[in-house]
Amino acid sequence: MEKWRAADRLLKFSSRFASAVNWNNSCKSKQGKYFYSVATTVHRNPLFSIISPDDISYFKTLLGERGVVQDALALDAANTDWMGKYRGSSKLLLQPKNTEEVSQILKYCNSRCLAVVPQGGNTGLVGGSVPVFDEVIINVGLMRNILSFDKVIVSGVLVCEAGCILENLISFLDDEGFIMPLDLGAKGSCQIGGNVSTNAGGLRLLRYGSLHGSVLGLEAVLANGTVLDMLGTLRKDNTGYDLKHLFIGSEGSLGIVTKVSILTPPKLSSVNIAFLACEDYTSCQKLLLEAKKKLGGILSAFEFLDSDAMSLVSSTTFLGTENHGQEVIKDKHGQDFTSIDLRALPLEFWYSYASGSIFMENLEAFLLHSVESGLVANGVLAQDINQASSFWHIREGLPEALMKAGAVYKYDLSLPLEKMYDLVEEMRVQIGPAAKVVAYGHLGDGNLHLNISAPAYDDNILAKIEPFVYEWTSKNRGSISAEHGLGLMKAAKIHYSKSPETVRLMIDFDYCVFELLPDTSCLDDNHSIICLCLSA
Ligand code: 2HG
Ligand code: ZN
Repeated sequence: MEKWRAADRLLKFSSRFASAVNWNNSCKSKQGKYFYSVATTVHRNPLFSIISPDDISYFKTLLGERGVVQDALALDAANTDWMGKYRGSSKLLLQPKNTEEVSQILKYCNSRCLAVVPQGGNTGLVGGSVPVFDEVIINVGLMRNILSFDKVIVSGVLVCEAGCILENLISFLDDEGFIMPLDLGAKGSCQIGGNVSTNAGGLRLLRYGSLHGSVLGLEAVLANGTVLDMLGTLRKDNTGYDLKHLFIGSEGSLGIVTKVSILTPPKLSSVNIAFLACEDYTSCQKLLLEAKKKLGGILSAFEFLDSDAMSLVSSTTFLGTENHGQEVIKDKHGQDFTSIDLRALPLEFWYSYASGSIFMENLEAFLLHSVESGLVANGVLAQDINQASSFWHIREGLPEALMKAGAVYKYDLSLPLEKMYDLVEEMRVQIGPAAKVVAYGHLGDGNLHLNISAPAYDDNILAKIEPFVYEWTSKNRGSISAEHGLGLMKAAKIHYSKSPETVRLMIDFDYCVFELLPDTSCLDDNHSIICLCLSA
């Protein structure tokens, strides 16, 4: 996971915004919207300008030398996503220090028809955080001030700039006796502005809900430089449309989030975590329902990984050599988890995590009941914070383990729980021995991370996965993007999860409210909808 944290620097927004910035005002007459159809390759729209020496001089006057990055190494890193799968060719990275500078940059780029891409931690997994072509990269990583924290009047309202790294906010709140309602494996690099712009989900959504619930306010800058102050800190405010919600999860396509106000819950007095082995997926699923029934609202996370995920993570991740938990119940084979290190965990099981401010006795009682009823084959309870983090290390180590294993095709799906694992099994049949299908995810949220791991990227493998995976998801009324967003990867696939009328409204809405031009000549023939735009 370290690499994930260390390699990433900037905010996570979609490159779709690159077009959006240039669709308004002065650019209107010159160009229409560029849409990426399922059947076509993305081409750079020649109507976008190329950066000139005058542009560079303007930015240097505005931001100073430090704020204008043209160094090849820095640009290479900012052009490449965390997986090394998406690569742009931007020649310019800008680092504004405040909202006013963001506004000036956008105003200027808009007047010059320069495409831009906002970027943060660059931890995105769908190619939404890097340029597609030569867009100007706008990095708000220098905007990392915590502006206020109110723990007295309205308990737990944090106001901060978009470039604050999630882990830093978590530590700040910890000292104040509060927690972030959001926690992700990428917390060491991802930034709150990017989290909000992508409506990141993560490990605590089960308990604290999505960012649509906890974000109280936002400041955002539109393509033409207009600053929208929606930075309220009120729990209740029914004055007209609640526009901040449009920016949460719109992946930067409507504007750049520059400040966030977020409601943070008090720190839990105790957190306990159980790491449980089940004999199959059905047992994991039933266990979740039992956990919800028996542990209710005190459950903050319920994750799962299948046996292929477990064997992958054990073969590629250092899991330690010491005992990591206390045995609660011996399994029916007499296996005792406390007498072995995590590397020796049986690989044929499906594993679940249940975590929350659950009293140890309640958790033990729950486990005992689950073993007696045959849902759980064995279980370990973490005895302290170190043991808990070594359990999480397994789950959070999965994206990195997949990267080490070679090429990876990632799908982030919302599916009905009872159908979720059918897709995994059908995918295994569909692909055969050419690749390994690895499944894990936020079971408590109905969110499957379906990963297909192969020695190298191969069009034949891809043809077996797509459109099968999207059609399957659509048929079962799931979502093709549960929490990672659409990005470059899935912009053209939105129709699998949204009706033509809905997508049409999104386009019309862009046009009416944000002055972004629709282009009906770009309707996708097969689906009669406009696919979301990419930078052109
Ligand atoms: C997680 O839950 C992230 O670990 C990444 O959302 C998911 O690797 C993935 O597919
Ligand atoms: Zn996830």
